[in-house]
Amino acid sequence: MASPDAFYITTPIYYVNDSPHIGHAYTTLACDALARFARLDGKRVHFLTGTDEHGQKVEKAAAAAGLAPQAFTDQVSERFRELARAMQVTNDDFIRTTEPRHKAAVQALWRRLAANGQIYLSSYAGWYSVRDEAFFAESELVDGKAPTGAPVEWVEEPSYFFRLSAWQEPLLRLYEEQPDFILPATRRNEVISFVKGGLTDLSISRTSFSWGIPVPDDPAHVMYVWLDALTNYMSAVGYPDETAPSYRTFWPASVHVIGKDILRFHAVYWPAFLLAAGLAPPERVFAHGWWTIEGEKMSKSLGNAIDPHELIRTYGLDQTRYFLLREIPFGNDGDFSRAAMINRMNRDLANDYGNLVQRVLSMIHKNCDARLPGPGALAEADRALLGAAADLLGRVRDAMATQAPSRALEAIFEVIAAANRYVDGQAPWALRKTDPARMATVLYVLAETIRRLALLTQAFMPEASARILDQLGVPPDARQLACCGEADALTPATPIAKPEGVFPRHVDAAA
Ligand code: ME8
Repeated sequence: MASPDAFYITTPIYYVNDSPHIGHAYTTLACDALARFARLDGKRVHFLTGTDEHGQKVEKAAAAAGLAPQAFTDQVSERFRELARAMQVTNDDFIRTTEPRHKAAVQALWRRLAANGQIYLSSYAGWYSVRDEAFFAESELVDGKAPTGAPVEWVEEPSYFFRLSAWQEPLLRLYEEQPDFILPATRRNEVISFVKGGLTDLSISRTSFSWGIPVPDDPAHVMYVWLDALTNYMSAVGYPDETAPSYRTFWPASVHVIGKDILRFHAVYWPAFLLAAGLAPPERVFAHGWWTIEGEKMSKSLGNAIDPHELIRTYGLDQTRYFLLREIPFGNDGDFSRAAMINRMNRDLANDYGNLVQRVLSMIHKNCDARLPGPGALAEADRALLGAAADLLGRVRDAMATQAPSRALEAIFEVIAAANRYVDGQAPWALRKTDPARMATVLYVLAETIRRLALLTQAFMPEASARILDQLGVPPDARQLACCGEADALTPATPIAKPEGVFPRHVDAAA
């Protein structure tokens, strides 16, 4: 049992056959927002990402690059680390499947499965797609290709098998007893009908190449790359040492966030391996949707993959994070277009959020002696706005608990819109002469609303939110979500710095 206040979240470990692109950035950023939110909300968080470095696909990519596999994976893995750094991702660990700690874990899991009678030696004859690193039955092929469109090759070799067929009923029970094991619900239904259709035993070793973890006591075989890769989630917290504090605190994982392309591996094979080994399956697998680029599938041959570094350079990091997490409900497919990116950046961030902050802080700076004003008695409209900002924490927390960052951001931006309407309705600039005390109240209510908003946007837009909180004079130790309430409200007379815009507008160089 993991600790009740623990939150262990993982990204897939990415194949090092290629440089990271926007699809990888997306999953990692979503996990980062979820991890940051949980940390701000007082949880003990462990956030893991890393790279998947064995198997035929990587071996071939290394050969094509003219490098030995280890040298090649060292190089490409580093690009994924660099991207995480550039995106200010707050992962607590980065695992590589070529590390000794991981090899030891996979071999221990294998031995345990073998000891439980879950593995037998036979031979495999069938189709294999290197691109998917997956076996396919003849009946699954579509026009002679894998259902993903990847080419398949005929494989015939000795192989160890895992008794997957024995786990159909226990898996169905797991989906029943843990109804949120697979989210979103549509994905859950897909998996259930796949498992109900019957499971065949799974080939879990290969003999026709060598870039993998050797099977214990039979080094002619290397382990199937998915058995190897999935185990990363446990090796990173100390498995096979089940007494390790990190293992006891964090296993089973709270959520594995993945793309829908690898759902079967995570929602069928992985829990089956764990149940067969007598280990606890994760609490949840969340499969998000697929990005296309300007209406087209991202592909090597089209050369249209988007480099996340370029996005950050062109539009800014917080802007990129915001766009990816806001534009598409997590779970749905979406299209990346620069027009949509610029629209979100200019409309939501510059006009709505940025302008609210800039207007309010400038008015305070100019009209209140650069100090936070003290509020008088609150009117109905003041209470309504502060109330909406206070209710936000619950709404955002609910959304984040089901991995719905776009819903969380929508709720936050509803309050930003309400605050902008309030500014227009109260017209504090006009009160300056007619009723300065009322102006002070209105500006205080707005500043306090902005404080609550900025606390909540920290998980999504950490840099800009920190700058807003700095400008309001909120000390670093008062930025936990527990400080969202009235008890930690801004102190009148706190000096505020001269405000500087936090969300610039994007002006297209070509426009
Ligand atoms: O599958 N849209 O690694 P991988 C959204 N090594 N997300 C995308 C995407 C897109 N167009 N393209 C990629 C593997 N992704 C295995 C995983 S885990 C034990 C082993 C993201 O490098 C998405 O998260 O092919 C997808 O699941 C992942 O990258 C696949 O990364």
